[in-house]
Amino acid sequence: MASYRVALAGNPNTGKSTLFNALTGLRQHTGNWAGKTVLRAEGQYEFEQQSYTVIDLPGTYSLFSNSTDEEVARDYIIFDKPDVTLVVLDATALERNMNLALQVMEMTSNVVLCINLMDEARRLGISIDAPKLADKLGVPVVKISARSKEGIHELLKVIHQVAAGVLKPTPRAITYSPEIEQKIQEIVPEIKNAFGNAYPSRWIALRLIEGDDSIWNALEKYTSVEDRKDWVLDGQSSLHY
Ligand SMILES: Nc1nc2c(ncn2[C@@H]2O[C@H](COP(=O)(O)OP(=O)(O)O)[C@@H](O)[C@H]2O)c(=O)[nH]1
Ligand SMILES: [Mg+2]
Repeated sequence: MASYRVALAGNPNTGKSTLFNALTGLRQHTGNWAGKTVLRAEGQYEFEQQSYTVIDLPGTYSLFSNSTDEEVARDYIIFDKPDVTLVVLDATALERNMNLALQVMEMTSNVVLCINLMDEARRLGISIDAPKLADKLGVPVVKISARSKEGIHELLKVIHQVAAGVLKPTPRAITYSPEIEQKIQEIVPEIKNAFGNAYPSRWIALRLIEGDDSIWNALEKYTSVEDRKDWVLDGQSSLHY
């Protein structure tokens, strides 16, 4: 059976590498992302007779295209479509970390939130109600301490359930101002027309509204000419807001 792919996303210093090592041990190799000087670490593990490939995405504070790191992480989530995107959050700075989590939740439904550094949080007297958070956000939330491997088994179980489609997260969409929501409603059908459901149309609509032109380059790079037929026939300008 093919390996499921799990992408690790998170702010810098949230313990992504520590978790990556805890999951994959010595079964890892590093290289560069195609055409970039950004380090790419990939590793393997097995759970319930199923093989998993873990991809450690560059640590970033957001997933727009302000830097090569952000672009690499963004493109992997949107175009390579991992089976699970695992967002690693720092339990002691949850509010700041939530920004990235919410962005990932706009990009894909296959999300698991992993709140790391729980040992540190406990030491600081911070308690986190994971079930309540999961309920509010519509995605699974698992608390861990990557360094001591606390909570890893539970995390592997949840990843397994999401990858196998047994557990289907339903990320709660952020509602923007009526003006923006109106624009989204206008643009989304056109995106669906051009790409079907291949990419997260609401997320693409938001990028176009923002005037993020880099998304065009990315779509051009990752879609086949065949995919782009309708888009090209319709004229790119009709999708330019
Ligand atoms: N107390 C504690 N420290 C951790 C834990 N996980 C990672 N760290 C530490 O946090 C720092 C950043 O970890 P690292 O894995 O490099 O983070 P990355 O930048 O997200 O890859 C390191 O000093 C780790 O030892 C944890 O569960 N508990
Ligand atoms: Mg790291």
